[in-house]
Amino acid sequence: MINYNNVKAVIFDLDGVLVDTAVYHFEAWHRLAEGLGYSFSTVDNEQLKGVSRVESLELILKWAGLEKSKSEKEALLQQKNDWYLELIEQLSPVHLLSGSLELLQKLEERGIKIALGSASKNALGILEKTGIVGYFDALIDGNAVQLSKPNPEVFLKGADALGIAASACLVLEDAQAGIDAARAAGMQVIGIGEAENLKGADLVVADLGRLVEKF
Ligand code: B16
Ligand code: MG
Repeated sequence: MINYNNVKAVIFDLDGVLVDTAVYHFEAWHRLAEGLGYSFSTVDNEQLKGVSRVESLELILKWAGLEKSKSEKEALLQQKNDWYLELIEQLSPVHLLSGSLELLQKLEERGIKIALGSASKNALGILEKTGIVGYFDALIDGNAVQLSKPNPEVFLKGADALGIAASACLVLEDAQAGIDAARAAGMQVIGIGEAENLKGADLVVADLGRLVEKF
């Protein structure tokens, strides 16, 4: 059960919550893994959601049973990001997920603070391309944190930047690592997607549109 009356700030995950970019991360990792001779599945991909670029590569190398030097890993990370950036080059407001804009508008109207809590180092460019950067009171992304989700650092920094207590923050997440991070931060959390991939969420909904009327 979510206590909506208590919510003074909403912290949004980016990929897979606001913007339909999760599919491009999948495509780029898939291409990279196939090049390494590893058949990368959608089940594997689920475990990479919300996880940093470096840690995602480490997982793929582990699954593939491969060892790479530091410089080889750097080249692979660069290649993955180059492909990802190529794939999102044409990103525009049409790539906003259902209900994103409506929920951001409603929260702004209601005077509820809005922050981003994303693992992505490409977050700012994505918010600009999709035209929603102006809604955010604080932006915490992969460049601002040391520790990856499920560590709560990204969300705690978001609450801190807004000056709002963790207990009054609501996190919206599409990844298990993000649900775990929000709980570790002591925040309420709503999972966006399928309940089986979002264990421990206070509520799971299919998309952000379901939340507009709650505020
Ligand atoms: P980048 P989120 C995460 O973003 C993605 O879910 C994850 O798949 C990606 O590896 C990670 O960002 C790092 O992204 O390579 O762009 O720095 O879901 O936390 O918004
Ligand atoms: Mg995500």
